[in-house]
Amino acid sequence: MCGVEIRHRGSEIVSIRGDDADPFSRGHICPKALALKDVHEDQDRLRRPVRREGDTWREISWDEALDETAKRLLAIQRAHGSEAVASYFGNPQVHSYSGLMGGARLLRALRSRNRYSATSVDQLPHHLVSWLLYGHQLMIPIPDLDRTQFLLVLGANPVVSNGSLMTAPDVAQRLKALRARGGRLVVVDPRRTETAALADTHLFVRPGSDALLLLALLQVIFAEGLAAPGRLTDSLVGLEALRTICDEWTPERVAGPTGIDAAHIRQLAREFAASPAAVCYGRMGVSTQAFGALSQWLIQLLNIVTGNLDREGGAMFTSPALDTRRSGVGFGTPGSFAKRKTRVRGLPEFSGEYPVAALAEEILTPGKDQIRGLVTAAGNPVLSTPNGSQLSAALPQLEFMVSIDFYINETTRHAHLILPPTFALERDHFDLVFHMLAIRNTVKYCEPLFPRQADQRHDWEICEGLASRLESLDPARRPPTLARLASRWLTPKRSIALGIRTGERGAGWNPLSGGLTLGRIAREPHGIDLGPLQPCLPQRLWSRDKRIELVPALLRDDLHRLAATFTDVPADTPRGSERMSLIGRRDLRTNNSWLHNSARLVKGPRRCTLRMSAADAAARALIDGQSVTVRSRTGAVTVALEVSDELMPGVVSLPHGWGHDRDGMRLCVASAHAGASINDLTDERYIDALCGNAALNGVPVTVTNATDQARM
Ligand SMILES: Nc1nc2c(c(=O)[nH]1)N[C@H]1C(S)=C(S)[C@@H](COP(=O)(O)OP(=O)(O)OC[C@H]3O[C@@H](n4cnc5c(=O)[nH]c(N)nc54)[C@H](O)[C@@H]3O)O[C@H]1N2
Ligand SMILES: Nc1nc2c(c(=O)[nH]1)N[C@H]1C(S)=C(S)[C@@H](COP(=O)(O)OP(=O)(O)OC[C@H]3O[C@@H](n4cnc5c(=O)[nH]c(N)nc54)[C@H](O)[C@@H]3O)O[C@H]1N2
Ligand SMILES: [Mo]
Repeated sequence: MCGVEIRHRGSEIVSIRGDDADPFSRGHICPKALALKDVHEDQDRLRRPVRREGDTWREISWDEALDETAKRLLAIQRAHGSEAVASYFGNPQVHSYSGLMGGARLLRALRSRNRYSATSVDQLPHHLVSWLLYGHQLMIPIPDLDRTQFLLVLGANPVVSNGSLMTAPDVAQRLKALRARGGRLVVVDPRRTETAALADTHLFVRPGSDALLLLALLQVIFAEGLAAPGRLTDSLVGLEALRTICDEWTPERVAGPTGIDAAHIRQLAREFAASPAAVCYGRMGVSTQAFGALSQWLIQLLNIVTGNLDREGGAMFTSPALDTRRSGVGFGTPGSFAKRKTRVRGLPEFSGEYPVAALAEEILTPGKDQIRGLVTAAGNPVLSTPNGSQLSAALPQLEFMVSIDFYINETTRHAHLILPPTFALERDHFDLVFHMLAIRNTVKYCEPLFPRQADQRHDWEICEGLASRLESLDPARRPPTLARLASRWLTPKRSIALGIRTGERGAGWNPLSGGLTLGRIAREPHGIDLGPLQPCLPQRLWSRDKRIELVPALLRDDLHRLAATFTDVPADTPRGSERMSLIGRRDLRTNNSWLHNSARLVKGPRRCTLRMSAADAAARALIDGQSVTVRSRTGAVTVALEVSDELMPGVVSLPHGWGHDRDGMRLCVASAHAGASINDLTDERYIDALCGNAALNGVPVTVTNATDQARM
């Protein structure tokens, strides 16, 4: 989403810098943008399909690779039913509009409901809550960062991450501007993060206890008569029921389990309610935990009850040039939940996908509909999903696996065939997803910077190649001729052109209208500013009666689980108790698991360290820099200890995306800076029991001296 200016001499990249004229990013870029050069030129990056033959990989032609893939997938489905082939789509797919459309096309042709993606190690609770409250999984309110006067951040580190469900370049600058205009920033996080360092107040919170804090904030607001939903009052259903629910959750009751003083909670509630424009924002730390859905729900309620939903400076909805929620190129349905359950553990689907925490057991457990074939695209679930080592052990049991990816990494090394797509600089760009999640409405399109080589394929072409082969091999899958011709004509690029033209900001079919077309957008290479977010409720609600049901039964009932979990927690967990709570960490020079083959991003002091407070280290007689073994139910890893006053006592932090020391990969730089995978410690059974999202934070672990372990 950041404007990038790349100077090149022919095919050689000379420099990469931020585009000062970009109305959204205003010259800002982060180190990941510089790594574009490294990935583009990476000798390890695949350009042609490869087939695994023993310990080696042999290049084969596209026709051979696509024919073989389609044939083998179909053979499995014919023998064992269509559910026997599963798919996993990873994060980079949402950063490629054509890849996303190709993926949707491939899923239609695969005809399997055994679908998984990175959504269930990430933002699934946001979708579920948006669907329940606002009627559409993509109606995700975005903090109006540049106009707010009070930002309350729970479990997010946007100074490092640039947000995501608050896409915002140069967050540090925007947070400084917030404070310069007299606004306040409060961060609630078990770690004093880079974002917390810029805050007026940082509160340590025990991992997984945010829902209690949020309930107590609401309790104070109701009890002190501070609730003021304002303009939306008539659109709300269940305000009284909500007040009753919150009644019992006093700050005193939650102080012990959250680790936050009752007095602090009261003060925070009063200040939040008193602000003319406040917004509460919660991200990964409160989505990927045991009460992710409850937390995301309560965050919405806090914003609604204080009148900050759909208000300038509060939580607002975007209106992008191409609104996938409204246009015909939309993805998925508004939402669905628990229409089906996974075969082995009975975890619920959301919007046609199962939680990925169930993937390994669905491969390993015999029976009807056992997964025997797998398609992965743009994902590295061995490093990114809970109990990755179990998945790594399960993948070799598949009859056939194919990966659409340009690296031979921890996951794709298990594939029989790898189909490599073009990389970012060889394809065109239009951000279909993140304009919808950004703090300002802007739009931009750019053509590929470099021509691809003749035998390279885009993600969507690979998917189209597979889909059309599946359809021609199996007449039952063949769409009617007219539909087939239409879908052939409607390439991804034509689809977005159509979506923009017919969107609310579009030119329509009137050549004289001043509205947007893809052509007009393309003529402004720096991007076009479409202005700040605008109020749009209740008209934009997806619910039929244009009202917001504040207390959906599904979420209300989950409060019992919350109460049961925290009833027995002693007011002050003794320090030095053996068990610690493990959380994650992102840093500026990573992008999940796949940018560690860039030398410039991995150089410097090692970053895959376990951070722990001095008090906890002393209690275990551990010292800074030594090797420690971290152990959980699922496994153990050995890493260097970094003693740090950033961490709340009782909590340790390890970044994700590392652990590149496996056989059979082709990632020279990454393998030399391997680190260990936190997801060998996270637990496929430790999930948000309501929706099945992985609880990657708050995992119980023990930490011991690694040499003691070795001697034992
Ligand atoms: N413990 C812990 N685990 C986590 C997280 C955490 O905070 N803690 N974060 C979670 C989150 S938020 C996410 S989104 C997931 C990410 O999890 P995944 O999406 O499973 O993994 P990535 O590391 O993003 O790997 C992306 C893969 O896509 C490939 N790739 C890159 N660009 C393209 C492309 O254009 N086309 C194709 N076909 N392939 C491409 C890369 O080579 C790489 O193999 O990880 C999750 N896992
Ligand atoms: N540089 C860089 N940028 C990225 C990425 C990357 O890998 N590297 N990944 C991208 C992706 S895919 C995503 S989804 C976004 C994620 O964006 P963010 O969510 O902003 O990023 P995280 O660093 O995962 O922030 C989660 C925070 O939650 C805290 N936390 C952990 N457990 C709890 C808890 O129980 N309660 C509370 N209150 N806090 C808790 C952690 O300490 C951490 O500070 O970032 C995106 N941007
Ligand atoms: Mo993510």
